[in-house]
Amino acid sequence: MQINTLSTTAYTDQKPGTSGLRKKVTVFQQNNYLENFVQSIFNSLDGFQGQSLVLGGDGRYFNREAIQIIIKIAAANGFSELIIGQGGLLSTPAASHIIRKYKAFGGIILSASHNPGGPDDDFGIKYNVNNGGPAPEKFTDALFENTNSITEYKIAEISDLDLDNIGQQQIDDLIVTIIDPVADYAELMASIFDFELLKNSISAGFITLCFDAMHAITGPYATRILEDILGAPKGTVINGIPLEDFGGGHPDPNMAHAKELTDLMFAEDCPTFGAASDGDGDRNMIMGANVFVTPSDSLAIMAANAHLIPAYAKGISGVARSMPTSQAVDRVATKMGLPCFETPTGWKYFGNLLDTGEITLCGEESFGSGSDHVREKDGLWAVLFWLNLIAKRRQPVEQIVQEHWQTFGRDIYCRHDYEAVDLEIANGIVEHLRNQLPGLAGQSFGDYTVKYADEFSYTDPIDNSVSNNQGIRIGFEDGSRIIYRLSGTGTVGATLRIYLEKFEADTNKHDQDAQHALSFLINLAEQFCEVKKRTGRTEPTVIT
Ligand code: G16
Repeated sequence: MQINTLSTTAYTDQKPGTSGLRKKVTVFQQNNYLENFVQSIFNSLDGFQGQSLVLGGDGRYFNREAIQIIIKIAAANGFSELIIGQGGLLSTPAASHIIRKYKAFGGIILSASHNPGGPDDDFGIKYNVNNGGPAPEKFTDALFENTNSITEYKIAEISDLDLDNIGQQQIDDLIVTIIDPVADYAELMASIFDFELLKNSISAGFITLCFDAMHAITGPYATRILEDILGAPKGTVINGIPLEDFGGGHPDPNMAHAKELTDLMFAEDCPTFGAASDGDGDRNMIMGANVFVTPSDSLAIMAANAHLIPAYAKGISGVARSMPTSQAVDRVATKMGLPCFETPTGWKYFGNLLDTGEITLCGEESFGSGSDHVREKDGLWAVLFWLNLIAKRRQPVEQIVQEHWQTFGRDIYCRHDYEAVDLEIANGIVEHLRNQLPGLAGQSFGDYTVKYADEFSYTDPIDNSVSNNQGIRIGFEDGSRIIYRLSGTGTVGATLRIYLEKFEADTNKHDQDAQHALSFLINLAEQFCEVKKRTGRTEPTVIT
């Protein structure tokens, strides 16, 4: 195999965000932009020569071209095997599983997750380590340094590979294995959940369902598992064909973007269960007939009911949530005597806790939940968890949620996003908030007295690494919180996220609309951060 070493010029904007590098496709199409980043990944790793690398993506625009380039660079750098999903497709949780199952050295996942795709939209790339999880911050920091100093990259002179036929191809010393992207993952799901019970519940009509794949990666996974294996009627999976531009939609599973599903679930004669997943299959939205389950509640309900699922029947070791996620799961942990960890936003922070068995379940307000079965959040896993729960408890979603609130109280929760805010204005808002923090504790606003006001720092309990500046927190005496963060996944300007939560113990007040119940805190949040005043906007871009 002829290997060429080509000179290149560093780009200075290749800093990975919350989950890898996400940029416009046009940025990735710049001369050597992708090549530099991929070579920098390999320059940040040791000991991979002769090992295998998993490769796949969510099928968005530029996926195929990128895979061909990565194959050539990986071959030139000395990997001996590349395991690639057919058509260049792998959902993020499936990629995580395949890295673990085949004991690969690591994996490269091509995705910009829930961001839109197409020639003028977003692309992304991230590296996952051998536990199947996103590379830790120490690695992404080293990677960023390497992107700033790169001067050359290695590339093999081979022709483009056939990605569409399952099987092995040998190119000199390199083996390229094209695998069915769904098979291993479907097998894993069957080992976790009670598929017989699900089949029976579906065929008996006790569960009727609709799954919105949003023209993204979970189409083939959901069709195989829900329709082919579990016997749900054809058409249960809507928008099931992955498209390079997601059909022009925004593959973000929330009520704003999964509108077709939302309209269906709030219509008369709706199915008993509805769900959606995102671009790369790691997020989930759970709905019942006329009801939406917040991701924070979903995590708490999963923790409280895990013993009903075969894989977790023996009990769970502990739980974790990202800092802005509501404290609903904390209440479950307290009652069940389980350890509960609060981590920064980003799935990578759960990795050590999962690896050491400190936790079994974890989740985030950003429509992500998962367990120790892989090291990524997992959209379809969450859907199957809920289906198994409904089948086992023989109750509809709404009743499961209501009963949970009756037992634990309700953490009323919402998030307001202001997207594409001018960077300077966003930084000004953060600075303005920071300046207020020292004087806030002890001050009262209406019925709310500030207990603490700070910036969240996290010390990983396993490797003691410290992550600072992980969001601004204003906590009140009654447990309510207002949290501010700048997103690490956007590609245009800055996205300010405001997270609001309030605990309600009184069962007579559980049926309130969240925006209404949180209106005082919403106004207070504006008083502190002035996002409307400073941007001239009148409302958030998205409310979830
Ligand atoms: C990624 C991370 C998640 C994080 C989310 C939102 O998800 O994996 O851990 O919660 O981004 O991050 P931010 O608030 O910084 O935008 P995904 O689904 O985009 O890969």
